[in-house]
Amino acid sequence: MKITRLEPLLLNAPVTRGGIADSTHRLAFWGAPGVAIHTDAGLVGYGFSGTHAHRATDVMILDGMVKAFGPLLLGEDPVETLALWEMLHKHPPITWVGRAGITQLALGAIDIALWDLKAKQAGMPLWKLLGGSAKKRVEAYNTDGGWLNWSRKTLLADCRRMVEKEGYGALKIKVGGPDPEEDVARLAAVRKAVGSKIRIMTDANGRWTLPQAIQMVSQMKPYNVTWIEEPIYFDDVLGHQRLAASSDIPIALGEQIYTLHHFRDFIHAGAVHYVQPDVTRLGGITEFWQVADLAHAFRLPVVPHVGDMGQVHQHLCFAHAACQWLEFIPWLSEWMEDPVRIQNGYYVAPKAPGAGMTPNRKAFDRMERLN
Ligand code: 0YR
Ligand code: MG
Repeated sequence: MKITRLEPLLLNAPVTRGGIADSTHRLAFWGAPGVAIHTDAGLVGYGFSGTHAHRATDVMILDGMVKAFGPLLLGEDPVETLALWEMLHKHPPITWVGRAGITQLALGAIDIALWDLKAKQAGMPLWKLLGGSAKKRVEAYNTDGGWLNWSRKTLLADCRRMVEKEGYGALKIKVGGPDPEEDVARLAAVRKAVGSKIRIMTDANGRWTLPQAIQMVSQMKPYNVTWIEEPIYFDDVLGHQRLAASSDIPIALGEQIYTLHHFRDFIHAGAVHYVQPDVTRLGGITEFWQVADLAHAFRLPVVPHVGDMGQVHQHLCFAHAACQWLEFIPWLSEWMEDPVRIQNGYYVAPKAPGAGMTPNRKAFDRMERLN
């Protein structure tokens, strides 16, 4: 099989109730800039990144994929995923300006599309190709009820519905709002509404200073929080290390970490407990696997951040030993050929061959082509 063409694709998916907010971001659409990789075998591989639908940035990602990486891939066999990843990752003029951020997002989408082709050619869902099993239990925790712009009433109604009607055993709420007392009051109200058995994760999206985080952690402690996510600035290894040393609440992070080596620094420093790589924001499946192996060697759980809305991560979780839990946000479900399925709070292993990001007819009608 040989790669004949890369086609950039841009999908914008509306988020829940017209717009969501966390402490740092506000968005109405989830951006999915991605690529279709065409082959002489007639198979097409699909991979998408995940963004806040900022058009100028999405166009840069797409440009990177097609103009910078594209020519390197033409004529290559997409099944040679590891070798191709090394070749793209090490390409000197790109490495010189990249290694994190937009070039990594572009590489991530391409790598997903290559693995998609490999799994499609093998006639297997990716989890099976990777050696996983559908018998494994992958628990979903739901993030889509805890947004900071929901009123307290909506927040509580959503959390109750997720637990009582939909069977989730774990959910995440956003903190880091302008009023710390309100953060704690919302957390207390959610704990009261869902009872003591449900796991509650919290996410400050990088908002606090170290002293603020130390104070907030002690105030959140009585409500039995599973983790505090991105308590302080995304890149601050030392700050998280100090917080981890003083805090009773485990720390989760990783959605803004772009490389294996940066994960190594956080993990080696003891600055993270729940490791949250994102296949769309690292250099794809290939680098995700490296990070998951690294975390596993430290016996740290890997709980991916779903920039792909779980479409690819579910496969990785059914396969990798460090993964037991996976975030759930539904914003791409409507647009995928084979959307993620949750039953009683657990992911159901997908059956279709591929890596899980093949768009459906409706998505093709909506998508913008930027050729
Ligand atoms: C929206 N999950 C997250 C979204 C969410 C972010 O800004 O990107 O809140 O992905 O932090 O853990
Ligand atoms: Mg987060």
